[in-house]
Amino acid sequence: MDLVGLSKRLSYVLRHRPDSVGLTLDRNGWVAVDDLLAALAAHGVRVGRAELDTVLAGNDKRRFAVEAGPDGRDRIRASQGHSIPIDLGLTPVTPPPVLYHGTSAAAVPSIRAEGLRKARRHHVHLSGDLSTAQRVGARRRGPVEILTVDAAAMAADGHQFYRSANGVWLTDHVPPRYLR
Ligand code: HQG
Repeated sequence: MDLVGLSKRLSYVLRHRPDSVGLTLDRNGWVAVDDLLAALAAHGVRVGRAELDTVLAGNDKRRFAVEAGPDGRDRIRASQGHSIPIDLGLTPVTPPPVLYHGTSAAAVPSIRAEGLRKARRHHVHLSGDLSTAQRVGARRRGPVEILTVDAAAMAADGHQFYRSANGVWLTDHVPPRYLR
């Protein structure tokens, strides 16, 4: 399997559908690396630990975290982007004064009306810099628009922000009045 394909499959399994390969994640989203590789193999995806490590190291966004679990075995989880109910254990942090959200221009009228909504994910995802926002927006069809979020005003008004292990800014909802 190509490395990008494997990364996408890992995102699918670890963020959305662990059951698709017969896995259950713990309440914080972790699963033993050995169990993940065995489950993938049982579903026709033969990946060795070295290949997995290559994907993790080469991943442009460091989407996955690996660490030694309490039982001494290595465990892995996605650092953000889940649609299943796991607890990442994030603590609120003060955001920078502005954050960015890259999206398709076609979505902007609806976003201006409703604000940024998290849909099936746990949070709305925001970027700390314009180039990241541009890349996120470019995943969509058509022209990209970058919205600027007045994070300082949101924080002053009591909205909470979190930062994932791989640097993605997260919040529950961005009401339209904080968007420029
Ligand atoms: C849009 C990637 C209409 C929103 C990225 C986005 C990120 C609305 C889409 C992470 C809306 C949701 C998440 C509203 C939001 N009306 N459209 N009211 N509110 N939207 O993929 O932020 O590569 O769930 O603008 O780098 O694009 O997966 O969210 O276009 O960190 O690691 O609804 O996914 O990371 O799309 O991206 P997504 P996103 P990974």
